[in-house]
Amino acid sequence: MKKLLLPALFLTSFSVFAGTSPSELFKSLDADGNGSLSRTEVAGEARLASTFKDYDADRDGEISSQEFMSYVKSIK
Ligand SMILES: [Ca+2]
Ligand SMILES: [Ca+2]
Repeated sequence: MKKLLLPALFLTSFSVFAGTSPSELFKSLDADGNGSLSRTEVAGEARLASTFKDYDADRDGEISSQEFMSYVKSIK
């Protein structure tokens, strides 16, 4: 059992969103590809839309990939 040698693989496979890695989910939601999620872009994702303020740490009205990833990790 060498699973401890594969932390990267573990992190990549982890997700609070069943079956989808956080980075994949982010990319799929970022419709205009500008690297951040607007309220409009997350409108179809109920869990995200309802917790938008929690993700948006700097309150600029958009969820950056950094904000997204750090929040996903914090609720693990
Ligand atoms: Ca965007
Ligand atoms: Ca933000």
